[in-house]
Amino acid sequence: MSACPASLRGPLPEYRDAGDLRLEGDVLGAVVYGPARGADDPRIINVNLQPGRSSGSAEIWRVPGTIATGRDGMIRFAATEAHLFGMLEIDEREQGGIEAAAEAAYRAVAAFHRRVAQPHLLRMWNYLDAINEGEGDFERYRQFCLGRAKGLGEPLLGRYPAGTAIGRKDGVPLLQVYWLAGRSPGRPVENPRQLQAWRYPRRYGPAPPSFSRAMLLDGGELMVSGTASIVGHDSCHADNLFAQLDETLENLRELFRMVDGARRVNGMKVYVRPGHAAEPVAEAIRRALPACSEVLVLEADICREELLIEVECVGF
Ligand code: 3EB
Repeated sequence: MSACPASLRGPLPEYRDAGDLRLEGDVLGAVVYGPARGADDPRIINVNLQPGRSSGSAEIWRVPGTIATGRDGMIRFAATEAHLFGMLEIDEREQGGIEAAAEAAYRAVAAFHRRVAQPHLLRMWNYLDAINEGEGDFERYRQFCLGRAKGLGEPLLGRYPAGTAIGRKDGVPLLQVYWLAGRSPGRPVENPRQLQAWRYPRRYGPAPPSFSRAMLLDGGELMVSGTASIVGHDSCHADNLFAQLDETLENLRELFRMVDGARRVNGMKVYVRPGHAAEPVAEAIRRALPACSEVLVLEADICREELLIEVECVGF
């Protein structure tokens, strides 16, 4: 961190108990995981995924600079000159389904960022209910991918932000999207062990997923996308959680090698399918990455039926 001037420093996540959350002036955005609680700060978004601990957990994004908050149509945002944190929640029923909702959401995001001082999408998160419901091309995740691709259009091809797309199980037909954007573009980083997601073959759905494996920011932060047990484009170790975790961590190491290897992570967010205990997973991650002080395990569905675990982090 020391070599990096404050003006370049990008957002890093911090984890806190969501118990009584008071946000400092330099917080760009906060994601509170767990059942909805009345949030009175416009920088908070609530994502209903159960954390491995009972009290609820918050992920906090802070950056140097003066923060202004605002609204633009369905988008809420907080921004400094250099960074913007945006949030959008869209009701699938009002759009006629998950594909149309994703298209509308991404069309709005793309249009918004053509107008603001932070035009470059760096990192995006997507949460939707019942992500694996539906057969073949009609699986909701695949329909989401189709809508996202239509909404984003061609201009980003191969320069997508880092991404996450995860399933809630709360029966609420709400697509939730939040993201980080910047005044300067990040550098997309791909993983040689994995095919670029936007080049996945047709059998994974009518449109490939629009994300890069990671995004390297000016300040040296590596925003790592949701990473799972996929090699090439194949899922590996179907139905074996810990074998999937090992493969996933190997993918992570390979990504870090692509940027110089010397990356540390301060925290890790882990999505694990319901029915698997959180603590042994957290334990295994702490053993593999001793510098990783915070492991937040969330009970969630992964976008391919056979995948049981997915992780994400920021290397710096
Ligand atoms: C994968 O590697 C696993 O659709 O935005 C990871 C990260 C995954 C982001 C997305 C999907 C997304 O294909 C799934």
